[in-house]
Amino acid sequence: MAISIKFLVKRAIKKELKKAIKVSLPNKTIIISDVHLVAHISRYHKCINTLIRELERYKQEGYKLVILGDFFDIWIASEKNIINAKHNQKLLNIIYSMLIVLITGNHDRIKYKILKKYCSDKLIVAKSIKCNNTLITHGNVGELTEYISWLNNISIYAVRGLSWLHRKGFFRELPRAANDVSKKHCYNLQAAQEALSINLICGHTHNPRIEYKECQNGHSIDHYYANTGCSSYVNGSIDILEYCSSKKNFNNAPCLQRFKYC
Ligand SMILES: [Mn+2]
Repeated sequence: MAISIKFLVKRAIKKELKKAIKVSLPNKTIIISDVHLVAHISRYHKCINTLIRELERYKQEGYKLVILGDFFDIWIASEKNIINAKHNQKLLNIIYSMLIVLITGNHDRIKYKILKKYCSDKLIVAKSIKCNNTLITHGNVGELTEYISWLNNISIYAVRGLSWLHRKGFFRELPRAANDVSKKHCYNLQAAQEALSINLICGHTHNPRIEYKECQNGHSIDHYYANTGCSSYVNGSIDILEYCSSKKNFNNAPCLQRFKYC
């Protein structure tokens, strides 16, 4: 469920910009989102192995990690069960050692009380952060489910039910209808950020991209929209966004690069 109305999105982004915690990210930072980690071995198991392998490599090169929401899927399992699941330990241990910012999404509206105990004291858990002119948030900002809680509850129960049926073997693949609605929300999001002239990095839609918008005179770039994509594709691949704060490209914004690993 990701229905949204243009003006609500714009209003919500404005509000988020005011509330967002100011953070200056280290020069070597990677951003991932939408791992949707659960307590049982899920259809995403293959990508978890890819994620562990790549995180280990990035860690060796001195990178820090920002998770952009929906790290846990609380719609399906509790924080305690996810943290305690044996097969999640390897991934969680590397996350604990690299994580500096944890943004909450619509599938993990929790304060990550248990996870925080294992991470650095300096870990920032927030709905949004702001670096210069860049808003970094999960991407569900301004969706109708943010305003109408019963709509959100319907989504949760629908996902829980579908996930249970899926585990019981009633169907092989979960339906992906929500993706198209997410894309529509994404257009509203981009329209809002264009009006506000800010850079925006988010996840949520599972559609990786970096789009640069030119100034009205067409001579320079005004702002960008970047989506981290997803770290839990069924085929085992993951998306990672590399963020380099020292290489400014325009509008005082950091350089971004998008990678897909299999
Ligand atoms: Mn989401």
